[in-house]
Amino acid sequence: MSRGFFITFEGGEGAGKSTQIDQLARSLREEGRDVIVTREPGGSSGAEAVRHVLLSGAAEPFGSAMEAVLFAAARSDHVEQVIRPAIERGAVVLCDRFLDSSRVYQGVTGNLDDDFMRNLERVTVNGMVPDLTLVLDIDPEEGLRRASARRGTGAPDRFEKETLAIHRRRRKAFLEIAKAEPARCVVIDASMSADKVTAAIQRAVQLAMAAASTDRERSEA
Ligand code: Z5A
Repeated sequence: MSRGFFITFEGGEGAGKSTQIDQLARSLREEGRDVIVTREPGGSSGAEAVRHVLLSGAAEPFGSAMEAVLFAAARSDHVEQVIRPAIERGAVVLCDRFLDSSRVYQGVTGNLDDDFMRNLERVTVNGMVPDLTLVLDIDPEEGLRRASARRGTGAPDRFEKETLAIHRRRRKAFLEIAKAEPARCVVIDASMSADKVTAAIQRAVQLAMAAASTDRERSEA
């Protein structure tokens, strides 16, 4: 593959994103592909420094617009230091959350203005739009139950501890994005067993990669 392939995983807490990224990375590496696994907020040294500030709730008093700016600053560093160089050398990049999380968490449930969010996204992403976004869809009650079982006695983070009604608005918002951008997004039923979710993801990835190489061959012909 000359240019790489950029896949993002989105959805609510406990949907199984990390579990499925590990599975997909393993199977793509078995095919001999160069695979980069990364996450947001974080993924580069600059962005990881901002992650704790965001997830601890230390930035919450600044308000949702300033939190959005911090997520954007972290994303810009991550895109330019990690994602773009990997894609340019032909790697497959698997990223746990990306631009849709900002649209949903800051834009929709942070009640931020659409123009503000669009402008911030344009500057931050700087053309690095995912080739494929897998939206892992799950009832928030089940997702939060899984997240809390995994966390054990640890405290929930700034976003996890919000009300069920807010988590439901987020689920709806992810599904609306997927409906509005069907060429980029595939919704996966994340309530199935982990093995079934893995199989559904592998099908979606194979289809999207095959379509991308056909498009590339056509444009080069
Ligand atoms: N955020 C934001 O507001 N704006 C932004 O722009 C960005 C992020 C980028 C990052 O949290 C927070 O930042 C996030 C949004 C906000 N909100 N929160 N909270 P994070 O990185 O700490 O966590 P997360 O992204 O929400 O993921 P998660 O809660 O860690 O869950 P997950 O990765 O989707 O799930 P998992 O760890 O793979 O699975 C959870 C548990 O369920 C685990 O014990 C698994 O073994 C189990 N599991 C997984 N799959 C299954 C199935 N199929 N059946 C049963 N059990 C399963």
